[in-house]
Amino acid sequence: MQYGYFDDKEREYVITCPDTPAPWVNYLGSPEYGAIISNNAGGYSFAKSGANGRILRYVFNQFDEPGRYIYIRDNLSKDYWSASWQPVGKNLTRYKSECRHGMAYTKMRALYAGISSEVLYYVPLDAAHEVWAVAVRNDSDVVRELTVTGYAEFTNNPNYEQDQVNLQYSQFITRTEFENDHILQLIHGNLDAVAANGKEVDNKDVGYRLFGLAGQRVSGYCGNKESFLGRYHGYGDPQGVTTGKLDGSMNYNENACGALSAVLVLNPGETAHLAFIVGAKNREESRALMARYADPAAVCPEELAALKAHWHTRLENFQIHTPSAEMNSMINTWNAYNCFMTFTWSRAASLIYCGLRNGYGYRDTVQDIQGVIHLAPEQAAEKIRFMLSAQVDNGGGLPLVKFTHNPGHEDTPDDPSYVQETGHPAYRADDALWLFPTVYKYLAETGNLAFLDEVIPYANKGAATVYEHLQRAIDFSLEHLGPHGMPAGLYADWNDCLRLGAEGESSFVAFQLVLALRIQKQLAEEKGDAAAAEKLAKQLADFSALVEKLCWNEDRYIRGFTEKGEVIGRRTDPEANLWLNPQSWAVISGLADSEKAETILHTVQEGLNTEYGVMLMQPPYHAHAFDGALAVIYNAGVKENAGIFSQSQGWIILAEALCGHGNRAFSYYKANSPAEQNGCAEIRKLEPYCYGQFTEGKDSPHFGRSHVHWLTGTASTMMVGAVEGILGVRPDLHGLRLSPSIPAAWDGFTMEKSFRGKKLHITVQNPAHKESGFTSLMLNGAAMPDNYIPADKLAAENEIVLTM
Ligand code: IFM
Repeated sequence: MQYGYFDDKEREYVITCPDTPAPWVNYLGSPEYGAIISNNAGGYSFAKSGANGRILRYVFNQFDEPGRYIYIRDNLSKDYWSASWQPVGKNLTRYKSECRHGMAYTKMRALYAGISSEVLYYVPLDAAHEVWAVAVRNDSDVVRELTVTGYAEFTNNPNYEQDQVNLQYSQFITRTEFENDHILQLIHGNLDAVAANGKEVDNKDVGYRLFGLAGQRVSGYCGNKESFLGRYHGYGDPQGVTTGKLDGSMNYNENACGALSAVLVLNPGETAHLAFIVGAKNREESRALMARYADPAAVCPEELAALKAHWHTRLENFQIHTPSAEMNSMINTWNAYNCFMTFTWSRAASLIYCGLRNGYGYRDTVQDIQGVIHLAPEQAAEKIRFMLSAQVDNGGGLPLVKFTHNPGHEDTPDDPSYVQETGHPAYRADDALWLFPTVYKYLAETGNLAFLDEVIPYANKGAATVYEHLQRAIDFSLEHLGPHGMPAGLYADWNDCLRLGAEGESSFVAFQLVLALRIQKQLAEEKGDAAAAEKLAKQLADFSALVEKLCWNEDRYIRGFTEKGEVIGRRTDPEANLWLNPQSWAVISGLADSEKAETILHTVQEGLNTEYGVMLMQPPYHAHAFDGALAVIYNAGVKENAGIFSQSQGWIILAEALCGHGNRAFSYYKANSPAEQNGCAEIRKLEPYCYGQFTEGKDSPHFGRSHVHWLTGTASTMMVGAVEGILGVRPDLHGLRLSPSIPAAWDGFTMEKSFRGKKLHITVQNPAHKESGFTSLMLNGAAMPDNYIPADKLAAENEIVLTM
């Protein structure tokens, strides 16, 4: 079933059937003020922290309620509906709606009973408040009197968990007040006189929240949830709406809300404009903000235009036009936006993540950065600096980097205080190794090799250049080897559910280390550090030979060794005998020679591929799980227990593309692409425009169903797999190699790319219908010796034609 379509020109996904199989959401805002909104207006808002800055309440796992509701009541017929289909949920034969999720805004249109409404939800650029801009038009041929009511349910406590469970406290610290055109909620309002010697002023000990109505006269108000809804009523039939009257009551204990009404009398064809404003604003700020929106019909379109310009300009740094409309929608808009959202919010705020992990996961964040480097390299660099400053001086990464991170002064997993505060008992084997592909991508995208000499503090003490930080990451791995000489498993590697043990050994980390040694050797050569380059070359050769000897098993690479010396992932094991990541990473790291690469990629296709993507391993753990095989706690076919782990799809796509297998790379890409599943939403369930953490594998009765939307490392690995892999855009330290691995059926494609301040217009022609390879490359009319463009040969604008 299909519930909507991609409007690529507007960079919007348009939901035409509102009864989607799950809330399909969009992200608004910035790190200062974040907001999540579903196609039925469900969702929440927060200032700075999803855990500690909640403004609007949302009840998790409860059918997408409450939300940013706008009710419309016809005062003659007494019929009422909502501007989003839910919560009133009128019969869809008479209620027509359209929800357009765009770049940092969402528009909802509804047509019911001769009245059309349009609500634009957004957080203005660089602002810390949200706007619900409403236009209501009378499409009938008689005068209509309507009451429009906006409803915002405030949390009583900015800590979302306390708001939900600690009622003996949270209900008794909030109250609401009405002033002219807005409701103000005060949290700890009784402290307002304390610091000011009895004078009532805006006080920093008090938390203020605003819900205002601009553009129309307020005809009714209510600041108390129970009064607005009425006992034994719900969001679908609130008494404040059914009766056409808000009772003016305020909250003092119980639950705070903002509900404000305006009466509109509309002639046929007439439109009225108004706007609801939400934010964490004190009295003075609230008055000023409400004044700003006195004429919403003038202000809101301007703010929307600025927001769109901001996002669309960013995305224009890389655009593609391939024969696959779905791939174009994802790479040009939605996968890119998804990457920016994971980059911004890490795993802190969605309808699944509540924000309680009050920090950045090291590996997650360093990987997330990769997804935006080609679009916003300097923004990426800022985050790389931040993550380098969260590397401990022993070379390991802090498993969790607190939002309050204070470089040079942090405690580490070696300190009980860190363990107690974060719940992370030890270093993980892989964290700092993710820096290599990420830093390399930044250097290659920008050519800013001076970055290597920037001095950045360590998390705990001391400081070093970026180049030295990277070397320490290698040293950390080499100082934590297991009995066979491979990197020890420590607390975990990439796979949280695989505890090989402090003395166990991980092949995945071994492959990461191979890649790290290869990159660091190249950087050492670049810096003229001959001694280091020579040492790294020897380490790379010796270590690669060791890994090859220890990990090759018939037609696959094993997953590692447990502390007890058991081998994980042999062909003959009864369960978990084939793992995806060691195969893709054997290729990505450059360890597997071409013969072995062909063998393992074939083994993967035969043993792990499905119509919805490639499973993480097979068969799932059930009766033969070793002690550290935590994945067994999950149902078969789910998550790390043989699910189709979406993040890993990007790596196998990249591996296939590096081997020139365009057909297979693209078929894997399509299998797990949200846009490709736009027509089978009843199977996928999740939004068809953003990635999820995993899809249920063939061992699940719900094969193909996807979960954990938006905030997943999948966004960046799929971006890299598609752009570097399939489209073959492979910058290196001195230029750009073009090496597409595409379906042989494609005639070609074009791309526009910003690269080191220059514009590239790239045309790839495929007259002979090849999967990969090239016959010629022309740069501004001149033939190049191969498929490489040195950066110093680029003009401001460049016409590039690669013939495959
Ligand atoms: O690598 C992890 C990630 O850090 C959190 N989500 C699951 C992944 C695989 O276990």
